[in-house]
Amino acid sequence: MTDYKPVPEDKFSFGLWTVQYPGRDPFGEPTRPPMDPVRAVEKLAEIGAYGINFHDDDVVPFGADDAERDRILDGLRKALADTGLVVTTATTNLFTHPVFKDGGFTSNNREVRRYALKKVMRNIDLAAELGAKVYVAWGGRDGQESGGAKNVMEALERNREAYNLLGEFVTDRGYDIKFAIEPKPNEPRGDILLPTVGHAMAFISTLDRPELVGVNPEIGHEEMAGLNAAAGYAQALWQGKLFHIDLNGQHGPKYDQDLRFGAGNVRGAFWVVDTLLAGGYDGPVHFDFKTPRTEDDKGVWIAAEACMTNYLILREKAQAFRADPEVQSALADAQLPELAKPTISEGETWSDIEAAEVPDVEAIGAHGMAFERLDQLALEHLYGVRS
Ligand SMILES: [Mn+2]
Repeated sequence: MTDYKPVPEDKFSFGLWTVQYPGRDPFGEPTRPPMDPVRAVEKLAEIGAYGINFHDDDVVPFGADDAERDRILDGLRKALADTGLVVTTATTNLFTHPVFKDGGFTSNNREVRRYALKKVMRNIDLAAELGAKVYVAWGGRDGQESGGAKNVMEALERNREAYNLLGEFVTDRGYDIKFAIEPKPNEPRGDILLPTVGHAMAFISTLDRPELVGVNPEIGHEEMAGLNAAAGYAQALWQGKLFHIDLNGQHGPKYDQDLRFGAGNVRGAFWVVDTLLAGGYDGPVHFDFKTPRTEDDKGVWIAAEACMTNYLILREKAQAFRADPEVQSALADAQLPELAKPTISEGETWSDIEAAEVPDVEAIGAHGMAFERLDQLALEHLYGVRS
């Protein structure tokens, strides 16, 4: 299709559920048949993926007995060995079964909370065995539809208890695994706990082992909250908390569209890639999308491959943008190098600022910031008329 062929160094990874998604939505039955995880692994390898991520239930159906579980996992191990795909990440499904209707770690029902932890710990054992370094935690049903239904402060306390316990678990077992909390503002709950990157990072600072927990921002989730996804990734990078990423596409603040990466807000996607490159993110480049239910199996693989193609295109464009001499002069005109200088000089204190001369505020106020030229250059790179 194009010259943009993925290589292992790109570290492209996919959730098994992305290609397995059969097209069920709140208004309609599945339009595609179930996909065996072994076929998902084989096809992902064929299109050039490097790694996979999975929920426990994507591989072993909920409620399967131990013999069935062992049989299925042997098949997965063989498929991984045959294809060379690595397990970069794993996660737990705490949202599909009715037992989790009020969430996992923060369900009002204590037995559910204890069962949720047990389910997570069991899958962390598997994740460690398969070599995953990141454990994503999306508390999709940890939330509420109405104010009285959830004591949010108590729920946060229960959530803290859960992450503290899991931190102790991986430490005691000696696993080289870190957690990445995935924020989302709403859907499937009316409102979800830890709705944005900022909420999640503030929560993490309250944990016993904050160094074990970071975030997994998803472009669509941030945009559903009306936020600038690239800015969220940037803050997570700045705080050393970008442990994982979920790339996909979204058209503005509406239902969770999970479009293939590069579809939806294209300009936003460009700045996300630029931010990841600038911040030196070196973890798996992970896609969390759902192929629309209008498509058949062929469409699923076109969409999956397109996620990688679009990342490679945007990476090339972001690199060309940064290397363009005209862009560098526009960045200087826009005073970006000045932003990189500390506001307070070495050895200065507040008294130096207090004593500093007031600058020529009228002259500075009259001087334009030159951001429009800079942004037009970015758009011209994105539109493909500069290279
Ligand atoms: Mn999503």
